[in-house]
Parts: sequence; C-alpha cells; structure tokens
Amino acid sequence: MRTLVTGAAGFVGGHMIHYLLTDTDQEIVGTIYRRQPQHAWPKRRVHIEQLDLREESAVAEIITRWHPDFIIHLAGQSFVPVSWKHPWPTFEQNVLTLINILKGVQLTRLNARILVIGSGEEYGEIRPDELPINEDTPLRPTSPYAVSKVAEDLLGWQYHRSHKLHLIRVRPFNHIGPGQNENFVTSSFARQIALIEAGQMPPVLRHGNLSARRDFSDVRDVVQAYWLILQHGQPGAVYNVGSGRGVTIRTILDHYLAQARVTITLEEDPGRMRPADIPTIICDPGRLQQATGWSPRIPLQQTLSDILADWRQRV
Ligand code: A2R
Repeated sequence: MRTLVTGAAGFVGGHMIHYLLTDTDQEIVGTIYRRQPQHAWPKRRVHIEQLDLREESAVAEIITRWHPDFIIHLAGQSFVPVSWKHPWPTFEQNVLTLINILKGVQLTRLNARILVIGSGEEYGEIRPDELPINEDTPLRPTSPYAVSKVAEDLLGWQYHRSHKLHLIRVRPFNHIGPGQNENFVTSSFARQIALIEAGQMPPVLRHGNLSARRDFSDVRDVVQAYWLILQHGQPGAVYNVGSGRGVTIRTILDHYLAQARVTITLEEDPGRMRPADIPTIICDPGRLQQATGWSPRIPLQQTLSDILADWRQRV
C-alpha cells in the first residue's frame, strides 16, 4: 500500500514520514516544494517528488502516476501572522492545493482515503462556557489563516458529500516538537536559550503573552493520531486532535528556565503580543479517542526537553 504525504520537507511532514517508516509498512511518496527534506530516508521506501501543488496538471499527474491508497495533505502556509500580511497567498497554498488534490482524486476515480488537515484555529473566538471545545462548537475564525482552514474543512465535507470521496477531516490544536520553526512559541523559547548558552545572544529572553493557556501535543503523537484516524475514522466526519489539557505559556517558560545552563532575564516584547488573544483554548478529544483509542504518549516535559536538545544542536 502507498501513502502520498504532501509537505514532506515541512515540520509535520517529516514526522509523518518517520512514523509511517517505523510503524507501518507503507511505501511513501513525499512531495516537496522549494525546501529539501532534512532527513535521509531510505530511497526504496520514500520517493520524493518536487512540484508546486497550486498547479492543477502537476497534481493530477502525480496522482495518476502513483495511485496512492492514502493521501495526507500537510503542505500549506502554516503560520497565522503571515496570513495577515499575505492572505491571498495563504489561501492559494492552503485551499487551492487541496482543491487540486480533491479534483485529481475525483477525476481519476481514485479510491484513496484522504486526510484534510484543518486547525483548532477554526474555532477562533471561544467563550469560557464553550470549553472544552468539541466538534460542534461554532466556528468563529479570527485570522485569514483560520478562514483558509475553515474553507479546507468545508471543501472536504462537500467533496465527500458530492463525490463520495473517502475523506476524513481533522482539527489539530497546538502541536510542537523537534524541528519546528522558531516562529512558534516553544521553539522560540528553546532557540533563544540555546543561543544565549552558546554566547550568541545577550542573556535576555523576549516573550509575548505568558498567561494564555493552550492545548499542546507532541507532533509525534499527532502524526500517530492522523494515521489511526485514516484507518478507523468515519468518512466525512471531523475530529479534534489535542490532549484535552491546558498549559500556560508561563509554565512552558518556567520549564525551560529550569533547564537553562545560564541565568536569563525576561523581557516582554510588544511585537509578540496579539491584540485580542483568547485566554484559554482546550480541546475535547473524546470523538478521536472513541474512534481510535488514541491518547497522547509523550509527556509535555519530555517534548520540551527534546525541543531544547534539538535547538542546542542546531545553533
Ligand atoms: O516552502 P517549502 O518549500 O518549505 O514547502 C512548504 C510546503 N508548501 C508547498 N508544497 C507544494 N506546493 C506549494 N504550493 C506549497 N506551499 C507550501 O508545505 C512546506 O515544506 C510545507 C509546510 O510545512 P510547514 O510550514 O513546516 O508546516 P507544518 O507545521 O508542517 O504544518 C502542516 C499542516 C499545515 O496544513 C498546517 O496549517 C497544519 O498542519 O497545522
């Protein structure tokens, strides 16, 4: 059996391929765009294809040539702040790429199972009485990124209804781990500490809102959930992916400061504060757990230590 993973050079794509290689016997086709993958995967099991998924004919050609049994669409523009500056490119990278895949599958009559990656950001403006967030909580997206994810989510539903595609949607909450870009908070802290320890930065760590409470999962647990939901999920249905537990950014920072090998002072960076930050976001992963038996295996402490170790190596 063969799995097509788009965004193979990305943060989640790399972990997804690692999971498929170690925990399944899938042959893998990974698509990349400009960046090369960081990992040296065995060539007999991982085939890399370079293409722009915004090009309809190129996507159709890949699907026709490889006939995947599973498609996990991880390519896209994944960073919320970029979407404010570049809303249309965000739509093209997220929505247009998905449309090309769905059209390609429909027109070739491929009987593949497809995973559409939405986001916990789709829920947006959450009121305290709506916590924890389940899949029936209203969607009130608050950024162009979040709206692009709502569009992907609903396109998935529509293609399932209209064309009977075997398609499952997920709404992952914050996922973190080694290899993530420093735009994301846990990587930003770990990178700054690693740079300070290496003497490449003054001992001042800059941060945004520390009181925000978020639902963090290890990306290695998240990719396992993706695979399980493709196997056991109900076609057309949508599943939250998260831990069900909230942790403040302050707790994460304290963990890192306790691990730092030098003394570090803190400084609030107004540029990192969001104008209307939602105080608490916690997901209800009950539907996912019922369908798959999944629960997170990696403790947060372990994830944070692994991220710091990764940044110590990278700097
Ligand atoms: O820019 P590159 O060369 O790094 O490629 C990015 C790729 N990508 C594309 N691939 C083909 N055609 C395109 N037009 C295109 N635009 C972007 O998607 C990159 O390697 C990958 C996304 O990786 P990351 O930015 O690391 O995202 P991450 O964290 O792996 O997120 C995966 C998914 C996204 O749908 C997020 O919105 C969601 O999980 O949270």
